[in-house]
Amino acid sequence: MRVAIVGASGAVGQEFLRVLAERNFPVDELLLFGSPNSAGRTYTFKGRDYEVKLLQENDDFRGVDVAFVSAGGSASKRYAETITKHGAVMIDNSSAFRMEDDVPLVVPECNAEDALTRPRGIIANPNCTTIIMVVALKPIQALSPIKRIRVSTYQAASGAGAAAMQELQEQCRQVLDGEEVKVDKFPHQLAFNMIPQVDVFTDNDYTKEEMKMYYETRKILHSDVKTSASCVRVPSLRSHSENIWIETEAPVSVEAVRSALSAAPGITLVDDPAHGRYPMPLESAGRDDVYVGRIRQDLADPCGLTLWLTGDQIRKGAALNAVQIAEYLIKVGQLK
Ligand code: 11C
Repeated sequence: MRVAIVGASGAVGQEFLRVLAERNFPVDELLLFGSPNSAGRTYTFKGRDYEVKLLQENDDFRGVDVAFVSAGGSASKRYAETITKHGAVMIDNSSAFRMEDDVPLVVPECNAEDALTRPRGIIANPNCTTIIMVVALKPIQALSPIKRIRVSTYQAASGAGAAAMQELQEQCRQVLDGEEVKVDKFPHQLAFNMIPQVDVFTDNDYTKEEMKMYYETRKILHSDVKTSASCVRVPSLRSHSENIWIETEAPVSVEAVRSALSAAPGITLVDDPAHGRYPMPLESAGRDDVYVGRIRQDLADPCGLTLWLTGDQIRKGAALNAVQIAEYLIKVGQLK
């Protein structure tokens, strides 16, 4: 298989290399693409060095079977035609096409079959906070339809990219050394702080990140569920956390939820309050699964449940989910 990674030098691009190697994805030929800043760099994949080529409008994607794209929304829009015109499947990590009717938005644990119909050759990978939430909610939805979701997120620096992770580390050092704190990638200092803003504000005073959770959840779960999200950037390095309140049509017991989640793909249940065991971002960082715990009845709503989860934003929230989509296409014979 001829595989391309677009945005190879970014945090997600680098994770693609690790995930493809770990899962022994059938790569016969690998092509790496990037911006003028990263073109010319080399990265090792399975013991061989590959040079990053400049992404440009030409015929470089001829013969490519699948392209994993994570270079930002404007690059995705600009190069979608270049990437797909010779038949490559473009699995796009940006928000550029997610809500387009002719582009499926896929989390394999929830709606893998949606990937089979892709008139433009593009499959969109959802926002990381949406992905880790729907993986946990899908098995509950099978117990009783979910009517309402309220969620507060605790998002790691990794969501803002590799340079932002570095900035958080630098800021911590600057604070501890009594130096002036430099702020560039976040709207305010993140070290020893929390910022109740992820992405820019929209007209209704919710942020774009919060509205992505609203719209993407409906498209993935094939449901008219309403999600009210409050997204907060916290000073953890990688792996997002979320506290979720749901209201189901009929009451669902905590035991039924625990048992459904234990049997569900992509989930590790860590829910043992008596022994102080629950998911934490430090534990899920670098791991594939979404970790779920603190499952309990909502004291304010007989049809309500509360749960807490953590999930690695760069892995399941981005690179891993995209690779799993490609693996599904291989399994059903749509990628050779
Ligand atoms: C963050 N969730 O944590 C964002 C990053 O729509 O793919 C991913 C943005 C997106 O900042």
